[in-house]
Amino acid sequence: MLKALIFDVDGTMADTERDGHRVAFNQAFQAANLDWNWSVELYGELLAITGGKERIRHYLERHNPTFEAPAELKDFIAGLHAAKTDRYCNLLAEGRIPLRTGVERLLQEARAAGIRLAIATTTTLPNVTVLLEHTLGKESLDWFDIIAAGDIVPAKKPAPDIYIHVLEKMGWAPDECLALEDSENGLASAAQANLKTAITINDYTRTHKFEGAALVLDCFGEPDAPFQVLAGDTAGSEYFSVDLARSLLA
Ligand code: XBP
Ligand code: MG
Repeated sequence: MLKALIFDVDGTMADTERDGHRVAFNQAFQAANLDWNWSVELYGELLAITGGKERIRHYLERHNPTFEAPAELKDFIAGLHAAKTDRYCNLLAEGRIPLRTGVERLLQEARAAGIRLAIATTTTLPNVTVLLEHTLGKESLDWFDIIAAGDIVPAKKPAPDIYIHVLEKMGWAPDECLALEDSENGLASAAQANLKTAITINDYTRTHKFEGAALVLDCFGEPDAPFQVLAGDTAGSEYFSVDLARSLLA
């Protein structure tokens, strides 16, 4: 029995990375007088590391080892990352990042069917709330029983912590929930929490391996804009519906 849908945000609800997070990182670097610039291609590599602070640290270690980092590296990274979060929220508030095809319809359909909604994401909480406010309206925050985000758990995806946090807080069993993800790290996180997962790929994740996913699609689709099925059985469905979600748990 399907009780809840648990959404990832970045890459799943919205294509936030290339034109959102990446741009905001670069703006923050520039404002701090750093000559770092994360290209679209380099950012694709850096995405293997989830979490913005973790990503900056990894970049310094692997891609910019000659940079003379301040003694208080943790604080330096935290400061840069706070500036990045501000810039990112500004980009969202400008309406630069829409929700992906089918996301709003699926949320509405789930609400109408009494399916509970949750978010399990690596990103910082304001990034989620500002996205929701500027795409679905302020009241949409209440559609979610729980928005689990960022540093509330010690280990980010691919660790299962954030999904386990949602399940424990809500008292839901893994076999009552379906996770919706876009990446290998997201799938690994959900799978280790014993959740079945449906994937919608994007440009940064289309080459990822999604072994073990219940379904792999190019997007959730709409009644007049069908999805493409990359792996799994949709039993004739042409867009991702609550019925299809139910069939994946059966
Ligand atoms: C998303 C992320 C995030 C964002 C940046 O992963 O990796 O780190 O890129 O967010 P997922 P912050 O979709 O698997 O949750 O800079 O706020 O950390
Ligand atoms: Mg994601």
